[in-house]
Amino acid sequence: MLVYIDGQFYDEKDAKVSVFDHGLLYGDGVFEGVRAYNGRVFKLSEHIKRLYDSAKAIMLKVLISESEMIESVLEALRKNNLKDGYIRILITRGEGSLGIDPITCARSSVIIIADSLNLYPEEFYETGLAIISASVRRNSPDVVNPKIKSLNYINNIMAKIEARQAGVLEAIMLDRNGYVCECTGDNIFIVKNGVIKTPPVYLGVLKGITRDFVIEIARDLGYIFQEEIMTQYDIYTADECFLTGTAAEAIPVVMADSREISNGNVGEVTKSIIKEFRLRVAQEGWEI
Ligand code: PXG
Repeated sequence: MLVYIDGQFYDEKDAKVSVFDHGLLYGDGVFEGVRAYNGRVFKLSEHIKRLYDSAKAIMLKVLISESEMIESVLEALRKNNLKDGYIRILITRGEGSLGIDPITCARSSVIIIADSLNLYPEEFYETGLAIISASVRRNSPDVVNPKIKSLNYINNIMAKIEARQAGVLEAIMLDRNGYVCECTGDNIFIVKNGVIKTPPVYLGVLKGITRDFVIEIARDLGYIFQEEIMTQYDIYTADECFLTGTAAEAIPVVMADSREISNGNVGEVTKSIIKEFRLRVAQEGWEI
């Protein structure tokens, strides 16, 4: 596998960063995860826009333009002969001295890793996931705004550990008032009385590109959609539940905190969204 670092491609064993990179020392940087399906990169410009917005929010100057970034992502896929895959883009503050102050970091770094992806096992797309709610809360928008895809995912990682300890693969993260935000790497949706709902972004949720895409699909399929504040009660008593993310795509949830959602089977609305999702991702996107 060849990895892009600051304009050059390196064999994966030689693709290394300095131990003085503030991305490593402080989680000082931002990232994106992007997917390629069937020789096309899905929603590439949306991901790049969000990446540069994340960088702007933390005052991180990216040394290449958005169009150079797009071309480098496509090049990384070509160099690795990938038609389907997952692309991780990182921008780190770069090498500096020990000490928080980013002024010591002369140049930010761009890293692009194009690889294949371990999805959730395929069976869960058929039978649905069980999830728990984590005790660790999602970052508040007045602290590290979840809209920023920062390299610091400690809260989410701790929530993931709780999920693993409970024997499941994902965890719901609540905000500081106990409202449902999202999962550790996915947005959450419910279906109740025919209406598709997801928590509003202002609560402190990543504005997922898959979330936006699923909202578009839901409307095109004629469903009523609304953003709505929700609690664990609303998840437990929902008719259906599913998660969305670049890595997860759209995946059903059938159990939350040991309560079966509805009768514990994957719902019809969820099935229709997943079906349409798969149809569309294979057709649209930037050609590699
Ligand atoms: N919420 C959070 C907190 C995320 O990190 C999503 C929602 C979904 O957003 P998109 O734009 O992808 O629809 C994400 C992104 C992983 C992994 O290993 C997942 C993400 C990021 C990094 C790693 O599962 N998901």
